[in-house]
Amino acid sequence: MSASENSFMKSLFFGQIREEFIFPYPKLKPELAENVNMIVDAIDKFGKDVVKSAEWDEKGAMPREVVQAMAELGLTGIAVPEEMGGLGLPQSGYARVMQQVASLDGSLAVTLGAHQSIGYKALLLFGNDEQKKRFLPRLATGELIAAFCLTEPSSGSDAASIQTKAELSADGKHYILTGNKLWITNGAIAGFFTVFAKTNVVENGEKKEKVTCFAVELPTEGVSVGPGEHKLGIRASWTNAIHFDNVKVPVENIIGGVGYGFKVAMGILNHGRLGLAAGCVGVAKNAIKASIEHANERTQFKKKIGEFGMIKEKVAEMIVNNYVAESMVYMTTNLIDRGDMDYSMESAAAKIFCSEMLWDAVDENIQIWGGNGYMKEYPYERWLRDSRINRIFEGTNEILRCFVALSGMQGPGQELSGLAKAIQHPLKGLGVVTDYATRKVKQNVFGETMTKSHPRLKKIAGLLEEYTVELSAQTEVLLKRHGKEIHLKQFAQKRIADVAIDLYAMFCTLSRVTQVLEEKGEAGTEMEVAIAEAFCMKANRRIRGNFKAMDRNEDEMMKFIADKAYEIGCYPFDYFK
Ligand code: MYA
Repeated sequence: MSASENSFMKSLFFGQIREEFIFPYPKLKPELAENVNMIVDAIDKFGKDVVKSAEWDEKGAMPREVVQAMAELGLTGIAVPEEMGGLGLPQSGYARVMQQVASLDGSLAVTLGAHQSIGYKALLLFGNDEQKKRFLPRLATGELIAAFCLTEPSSGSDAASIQTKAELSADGKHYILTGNKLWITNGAIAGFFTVFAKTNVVENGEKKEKVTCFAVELPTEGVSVGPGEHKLGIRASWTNAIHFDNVKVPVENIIGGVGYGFKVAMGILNHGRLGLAAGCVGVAKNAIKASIEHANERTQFKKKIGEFGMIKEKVAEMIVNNYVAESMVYMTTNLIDRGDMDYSMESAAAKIFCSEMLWDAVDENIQIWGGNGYMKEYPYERWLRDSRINRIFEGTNEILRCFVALSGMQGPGQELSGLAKAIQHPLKGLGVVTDYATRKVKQNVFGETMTKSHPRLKKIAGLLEEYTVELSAQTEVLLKRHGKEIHLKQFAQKRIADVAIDLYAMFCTLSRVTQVLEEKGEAGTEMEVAIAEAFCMKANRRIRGNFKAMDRNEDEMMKFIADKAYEIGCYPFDYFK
């Protein structure tokens, strides 16, 4: 069971609740909180003095000096160690800063996030000492701005299919890099690119092409930057194509080793997705504030509109979902900060949940503001446009749902195939079979028992105990039904991913509210208890629906309709014909 050993979410797919990973809810060290709060105040002041979102959005550009001004606040080196000129914040502090920057302006957040959530993250996670010393101090001060070059015209979600090539020079000192990268955030202002390219490697005597990660510093001959892209939202951020034409990159600039680039890219994105999730929490807080303001001010039918049930429902829903989102973000940053955890599924789950939470929040805020919400004189339509990209970049929510489902099922799948082999060799496999059978009997007869949640929340704990065992059982059913074909079964993947994301969201919330209750008691914590209960009741209905639909669903009809439509090429009906 090695895959799940230090992953909370992977363990759920085995029917196990590893409470020790998520209880108690992470508590900030007072010095860190103080430090981060000072930075947050400075960001707010910077927002008032410098940020001109409406103007930048209209022009589709912000002044380059704004990035320098952020650098002067230390914001370009948030996670760089202090001895290299950065702020040296852990991931939790980093996320809180991203949350605040995103609350000022989407384009600013994307510029800063592309620089350090992903742009120079390879150095921090996989760089050697020499590389760190060579680049990080200048990246921390903003002298160099970074960009992450993975996506290509023919390679988006399928990151392993990149065409950019890097060939070793005859003298073995350089790689020659050729290819085109697309939609590169910060492309026009970056002096440092993290570039992914295919290289030839020999593995077990066999020649193969594998991805390698390179640091490319400008100016370098052969690198050219395309014109700025015109976009729906985050219009003031820089987005460009980057062309590499026989660019010489010294071998010393390989990050993480030849052939390890895919792992490097995924490792970076596991961090980036969480920075994005934190940003979504910051923007959603703005939407909530704006909605409350209008609910309290606007009068219709001689009543404040906030008195009507449908408006209350919208505001409450935004608050519940943002609380849950925030709980997921800071639980997951803590998993990273611990240093011993696999957090790949948790960060994907947080990215999916938070980007969809934000989309709903900015949409419902416009609904509450009605006609005014649709008008350019208010920022709300821009918030909506700016937020749309979060469901697309850093892994579309569709591909991340596949990732969550398949990553979760991988461990049980391996166990089941090991079991099948063990049954064929009863003597060799006796131990494997007994371990498996013992765990299953324990889960089926006794269930999983939680011991660390607050008694006030025992109903939620009960649901989680039941559904964790059910997730494992349903995983087994799917694996037995589809075998390796499960990779092709996206309807099933989506359902199992949605259950897993809801469960993680519930666990994070349960842990946070347990801590609040333990610290403060029940008086004064009613709102947080209500948030946990309301979210879990809704999630309960979704989870039940998803489990039910595993067996009884409309999947075949939906596939038939889509296939027919692809054949015809359009919507084929007209009431008048
Ligand atoms: S940058 C571009 C973002 N692009 C993507 O995210 C690409 C999405 N695609 C993928 O992630 C992969 O291709 C998938 C795998 C997941 C589809 N951690 O056989 P495989 C391992 C650790 O499944 P594939 C951008 O948009 C896996 O276990 N390991 O591979 C920025 C396996 O290992 P092993 C992982 O089918 C824009 C191996 O890899 C992970 O090819 C600017 C192969 O896996 C993982 N996650 O596809 C953003 N995934 O072999 C700025 C896979 O050992 C934003 N593996 O079993 C700033 C924020 C702004 C905030 C604003 C707020 C408002």
